[in-house]
Parts: sequence; C-alpha cells; structure tokens
Amino acid sequence: MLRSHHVSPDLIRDMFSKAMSEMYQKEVPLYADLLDLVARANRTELENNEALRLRMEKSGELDRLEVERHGAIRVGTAEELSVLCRLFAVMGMYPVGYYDLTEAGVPVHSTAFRPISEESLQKNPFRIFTSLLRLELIENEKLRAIASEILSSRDIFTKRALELIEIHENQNGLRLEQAEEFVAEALETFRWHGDSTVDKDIYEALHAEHRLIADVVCFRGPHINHLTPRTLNIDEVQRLMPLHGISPKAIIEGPPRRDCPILLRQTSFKALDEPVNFSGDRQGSHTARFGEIEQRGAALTKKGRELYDRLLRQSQNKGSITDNNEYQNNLKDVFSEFPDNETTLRKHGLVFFYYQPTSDANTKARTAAKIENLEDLIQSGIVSATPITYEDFLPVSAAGIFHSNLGGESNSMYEGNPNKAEFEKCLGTSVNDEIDIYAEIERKSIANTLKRINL
Ligand code: OOG
Ligand code: NI
Repeated sequence: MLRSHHVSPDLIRDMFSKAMSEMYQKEVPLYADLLDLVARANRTELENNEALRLRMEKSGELDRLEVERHGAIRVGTAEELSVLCRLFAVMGMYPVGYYDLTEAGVPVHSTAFRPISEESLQKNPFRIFTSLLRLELIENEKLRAIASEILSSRDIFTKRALELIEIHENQNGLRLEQAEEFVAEALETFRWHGDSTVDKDIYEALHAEHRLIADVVCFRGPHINHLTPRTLNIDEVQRLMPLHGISPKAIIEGPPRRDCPILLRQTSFKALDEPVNFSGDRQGSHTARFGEIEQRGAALTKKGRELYDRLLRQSQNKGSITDNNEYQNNLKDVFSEFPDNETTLRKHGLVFFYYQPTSDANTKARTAAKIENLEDLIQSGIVSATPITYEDFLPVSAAGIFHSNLGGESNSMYEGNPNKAEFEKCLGTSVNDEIDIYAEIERKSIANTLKRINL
C-alpha cells in the first residue's frame, strides 16, 4: 500500500521519461529535429482526420501524444541487468516478454521494462527495451576474457541511485524530494560518455567481432541508444524525413498500413558517427545512437499473432526488398489474408478487445430482443468493444532496427539460441507473459461490463 507521503511510481516514470528526453535532445540534436517533424506531422494528421481527433480527445490521449513511448539500452552483465530490474521497479516498470535476437544474428537477448496495469499505461506508457549481451556466444576465447574483465570492473550506477533503490524497497516508496533525486541519479546511468574506457586497439578488436559488443563493453555505462515518440502517420514521417535532412532506414518495420492497425509499425533514422576519445589519448568515432518513431495498433491474441508471424514470413519469401514502397505493396498483398474490420477480428478471435457498457446500456437492455452472449450485447448497442493497444515489441522488427544501426551486421554463428531460463536467472526474476496481460485486461473488462448492466 502506498503511504500518503510517497509519490506514485507512475509520477516517477513520467518525470524520468521527460528528463531522459531532455538529455537525449541535447546529446543528439538531430533527435530534437525528429521530434519537431513528428509533432508537425501529427498536427496535420489531426487537422485532416476529424474522427481521429475526436476519438483521441475523448480518451484523453491528446495531452499525452507528445510524450516518448520507448527507449532502448544494452547492458553487459547479469549483475547490471538485475540492478536495472530493481531500478525500473521504482518507476513501476516490470519486465514483460522475452526476445531472442540471436535469431537475427545479434548476440543479445532482451525484455521490455514497462508499466503493466491499465491505469499506469494511461498515465505514461514509457518503456525501455533492454538487451543483455551474451558473451558466452563469442567464440574467440581471448576476446571473451578481455570483454568480461572490462565489464566486471565497471560500475554503471551511482552510489546514491543504489541507496535510493534500497530506500524505495525498504519503505515501499519514495517521497517527492527523494523521487526527484532518484530521477537525477538514475539519469547518470544512461548518459553518453565520449571518453571510452578502453584503448583504440581493444575497441577495434571488439568491433571486428560485432559492433554491438564494442558498444556495450567500451563505455562507462549503457547509454540510451534511442528514444521513440509516437506518430499518427508513420508513412508520412518516413516520406518527410529526407526532405528535412534526416536519413531514414530503408523500410518501415512491422505490419502494413491498415484500416484497423495491428501491433506496431516502426522506423528510425540511421545512427550517427560520434567522436570518441580512447584511453591513451587516441581519437576515433563510434556509431550507435539514433532516433526512432512508432505507431501502435491492436494487441493480437495467440491465434492472431500466429497469423501475423506466418504472413510476415511469407512476405519475406520475395527476398529482401529495400525500396519502402515496393516493400509495403508486397506486404499489403500478403496481408490481405488478415481480416481488416473490427467485427471480423473480434469474431475470429484475432485481437484483444476492451468491453464497456455504452452510455444508454440499461435503457437498451430493457428492450433488447435476444441476448444470449457478448456478441448479442454488442449488436444491440448495449456494449462497446475497443481494440486493446499493443504495448510490447516485435523481435523481427527489433532485429531490423538493430541491423540498420549496426551497419547490417549479423553473424549466423549466434543463430537460434534462445535461453529464457538463463535470461531470467540474470534478471533475478521471471518475465511477465504479454499475452496473459492482455487476456486478463480483456477478461476483467467483460466481468465489469456484465456486472454494470442490469439484464
Ligand atoms: C534495440 C532495438 C529494438 C525496437 O524498437 O524494436 C527496439 C536496440 O537497438 O538496442 O528498440
Ligand atoms: Ni526502439
């Protein structure tokens, strides 16, 4: 139970996401340009789409449109991951989902720290995609030893951040001034350091193994590598980016544009080359940090997700298409098999829905002819059903984002190596299952709806 003098974890997350955004805009000015572009495109979309504007106004989403939706970091050790898990818990962010990126030739596995309850997601849905480097997959023994030695001697958290995490755990919350201090201290962990902790030769050796290994191992901490605002029209922002001096990745990841959006569509601008001072005073550069945008749609049931995965695989049969228009057209053709209206999606059990009584539910219930099931209640206008938003990530899309920022590097040596049990051991707890979370939100909404209408 939250004591009255404690601030809510939702507020701390909100403060943290804003502080992170300010820091990142200063560190990567091109990201500030992307935010401007997205804000302008969102305004145009709202002007041209009255129905969307009204819907967003009604759900209170307009106020939150400009807050970032996610960021990403990469850590090197189990110890770092387990402390991060405790740090994010202070902000009401818990590990959801397991993503195996070895599938795409990237030697990491990941989870997303995010709010879980509907109320918390409403307040601020900010989440952090967090990857753990899998040193055990590096074959070169000497390099593996060097990397693990470097990682074991760094400390990515400030002393005060660790103390505040403990205070939070002991007193079950933080007071406002502690929360403010916590946000400032936590931010230090995610700051960019232009000074590398290693000399240039080591950096280059690790980089030659995989750029991601150099990115994780050679710096003082897990710098935030991108932040991601929400766009209302991702196709438009993809088109506008080059006109504003921003170089986008080749294609938009995820499902095609649809009337009923599903899951998550993402694109990013390519990572920048940034100057680095290596120890021993040699200069060089490192490419890791970028900006991304996302547009979210409905969460899919297990059955819906299986259909999505099958169609996505099928769309890839044409080989790798690098022109976005061609890619999207092909995707659209293949996805014509995926129903694109809410009634069919619901009747086929492909999407999770949130059920509510309509404003005149009880009047309508008195006169309704036949009511045997939920579908009858919807048909008679007693109950409304709205798709539940997908709050997680997509491994194939994440791999595409990784690749476009790692110079397309992949290494088949790492392939097909999921190890959820090991990841959870490092994390110190198990990850929540995203499908269970959506199913529970849907189930609760049905139970509440039935309770609230008098049949
Ligand atoms: C994370 C890439 C994944 C997304 O939005 O799918 C990701 C990374 O590059 O560290 O952020
Ligand atoms: Ni991302």
